[in-house]
Amino acid sequence: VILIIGANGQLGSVLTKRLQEKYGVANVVASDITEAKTINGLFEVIDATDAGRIEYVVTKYKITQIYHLAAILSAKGEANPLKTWEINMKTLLNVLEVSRLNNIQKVFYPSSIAVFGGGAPRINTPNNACLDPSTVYGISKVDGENWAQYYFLKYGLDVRSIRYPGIIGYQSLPGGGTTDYAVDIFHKAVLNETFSCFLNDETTLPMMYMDDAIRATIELMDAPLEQIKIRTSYNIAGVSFSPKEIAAEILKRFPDFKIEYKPDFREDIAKNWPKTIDDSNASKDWGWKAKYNLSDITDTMLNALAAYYKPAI
Ligand code: VAH
Repeated sequence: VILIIGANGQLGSVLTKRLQEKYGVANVVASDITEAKTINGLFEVIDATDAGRIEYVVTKYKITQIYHLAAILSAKGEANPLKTWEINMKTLLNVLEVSRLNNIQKVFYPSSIAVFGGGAPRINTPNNACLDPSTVYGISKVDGENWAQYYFLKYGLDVRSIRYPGIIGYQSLPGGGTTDYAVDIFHKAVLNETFSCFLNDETTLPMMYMDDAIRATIELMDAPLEQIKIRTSYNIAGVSFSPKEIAAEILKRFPDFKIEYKPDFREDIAKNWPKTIDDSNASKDWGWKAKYNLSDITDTMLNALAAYYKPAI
């Protein structure tokens, strides 16, 4: 039975549905700090800063795998650095400790391209680049990766991790990230509203379509143990683009689309992140390969959101 912590989130809500399809609704327990938003199935309220609450649910459902998807993201995290550190680290350490003590077979820990900072090459950033993040979120993810590796080396806990790029999907809204513009832009295009972009037009970031990100997660967790050679976290790449490039793709389909650029503090975060990612380790070790390019993402997002908003337009 699988427990998902953070199931109301941008990734957690879509991953929950995918895991329910794969393992059956009765074998997936979704959880978050508040009641279920869009989840249909087993749900428990868990504040993951409370280890006892996690352990109660693990025992109640005889959980065998935990996907820990709760964290305060890069942009929102800067509003209250020490709170972000406490929440991101305490929840992870609780998950690792509860997993160790309750013989959990596999743990998934999401990391991020936010672990990279000014000290890493920005083009084809390698898996083993210097990690000197400029956000508290990034710091918490670097340390989370090291704690994950520690629990594998010291206790043999099978913790696996992916450094997600910015994730773009129509099924859920992002919350508090620096890459969130790449989701909002499609909503504004479909609603025929001018899009105000909080990054510069040339700021290229690594991104990935939701279906690719979900498939990467499942493929990593399904890979035979001996194929997992990296126990901090794997780089994965989807497609890199700038706001100008995604706007151009939208304009091909929506000629009246309007965008304005009003960079804010999130531009300062983004300029320290990689432009493109080298994911050769993930390809070599467990066969990772992205499927969606920017044109596919644009078509899929605009079609899905047009259908979603149709009554309102
Ligand atoms: C964020 N969407 O922007 C998240 C993610 C790579 C970006 O970590 O903080």
